[in-house]
Parts: sequence; structure tokens; C-alpha cells
Amino acid sequence: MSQLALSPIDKVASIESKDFKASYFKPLRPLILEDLANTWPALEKWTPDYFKTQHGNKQVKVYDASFVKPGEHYMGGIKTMPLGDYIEQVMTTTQDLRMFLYNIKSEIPEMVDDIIFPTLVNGFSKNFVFMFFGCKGSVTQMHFDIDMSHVFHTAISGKKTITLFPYEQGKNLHRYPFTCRSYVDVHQPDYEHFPGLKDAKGYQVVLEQGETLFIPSGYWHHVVYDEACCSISLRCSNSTLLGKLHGAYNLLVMQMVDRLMNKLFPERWFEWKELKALQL
Ligand SMILES: O=C(O)CCC(=O)C(=O)O
Repeated sequence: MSQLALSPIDKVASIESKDFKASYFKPLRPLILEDLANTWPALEKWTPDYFKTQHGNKQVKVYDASFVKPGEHYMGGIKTMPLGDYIEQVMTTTQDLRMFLYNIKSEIPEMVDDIIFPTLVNGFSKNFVFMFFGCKGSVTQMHFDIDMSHVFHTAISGKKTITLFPYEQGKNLHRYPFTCRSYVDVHQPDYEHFPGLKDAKGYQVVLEQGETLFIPSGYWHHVVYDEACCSISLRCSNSTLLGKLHGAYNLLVMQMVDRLMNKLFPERWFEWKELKALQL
């Protein structure tokens, strides 16, 4: 069976704001920025020892693949544990166990001082600074960010393989209705179950420590943790009225319907979404 059509992503050592806006931000093209985070104190400071000694007692929610399965853990964590214990698991095990969308601004505000907000574009959110952590072997399933923000995703430590598709490829990815999710596995594509994948055109990159990936608004992304990895996502609001309305609809209507239906009829609702997703 043929390979997925995946192109490499442009990489720059540095870029002027006007060039970034013209060539990547406005046309919604992903980019790897090598220098965006190179002066962040976080890169040196956030070692396993730092997390254990400074914030080890902090209770954190952890996630696995049940995040995308119907039932009680759908769109939620599987358990809460001390950060120090989680870091120990990250350092010593291979398994799918992640911290996801952990807002350091509200949870551990002093950590935000270890980050420098970029000046490439305006509109960075200072209130939502999300940290992601994963053991080697963790997977973040294919999705796009529900609020339609642009995302600047920096690997603070470790590396991960990220596969991206533009928003318009949702049909080829068999998007599940009322969600921002797809259940395709880009590393072992099942073309019989998901025939649209044959026509999907995207990008793939191994994001190395210190690099930042610009994920334009609405881009689908699937992440495999090749190593234990800690990263930060800075969000930049969608500046178009249509983008803002789209994000608000997703959050306030689409997500609510999906969560309610999962609560009421988990299996039947999931089966209905799958049926629709497979009807290309
Ligand atoms: O790296 C990850 O595990 C997920 C990142 C992500 O989904 C995001 O930054 O929006």
C-alpha cells in the first residue's frame, strides 16, 4: 500500500515578523522556528529534578488513550497524581501517559517567568500557557484545536513526531461529527477502513528539543512521543471574525452536544459518529 502523502515543513534559523506574516501566518502554512525559544530560561531550568523538588507535590491530571474512547473518561483524565510521581514515570517507563493542556499560568504561575512571549505577531494569550508532558510511547490522537487559535508549540526537552493536515483535509481524515477529532492512525494507515486517507495531503516533522512548530489555526495534528518530552504551547487568537465565531461555536455548541450525548448514550453516540465519518 502506498505511503501517506506527507511533505517536510519549512525550517528557519530565524525570521522577520513581516516575512513570517506574509509567508506563513496569513497563508496558514506551518513552520519550524529554531530561534523562537532559544533565550527561554525554561530550556535550562525545567529538568526532572526541578519538577520533582520545586513542584513535586502538585496534583496533576494524567491522560491516556481513553481520552478519545466513549464512556466516563471521554475528553477527561484517567487519574490525578503528584507531579513528582508522574515525572518518575516519565523518566523510567515507556507507556501512553500524558499531561495535557496543563495551564501553568493558573496552576504554577511562576513558571510563566521562564518563558518569553514572542513578538513575531500580536495576540498571544498570557492567560493560557499550556504545558504538555508525555512518557516515551505516548500518543496524542489526531485533532485540531477547538477554539481555532494559532499555536506555537515548543519542545522544551525530548522529541516528538508531529503529523499535520490543513483544516480542509477533515473529510479525507474522516472527521467525526460534533468533534474536532479523527481516528486515523497516520503511522499505520488503514486505507480500507478510512479510504479518504489515500487522498490526504499533509506534513510531518520530528520536532527536536528547543525547536518551535507554528501550527496554524484549524490544522489537524497527531503527536507521537519518540522520547519522553515536555513542551509548551503558546496560543495566538484567530484574528478574523469568521475564525472567532467558528471557535466560539465549537466550544459553546459543538462540544457541549458531544459531551452531553456521550454522557447519555456513550456507545450509541460513538457508533453514530463513526458511521457518519465513514460515509465520505
Ligand atoms: O504535544 C501534544 O501532546 C499535543 C499538542 C497539542 O495538541 C497542542 O499544542 O495543541
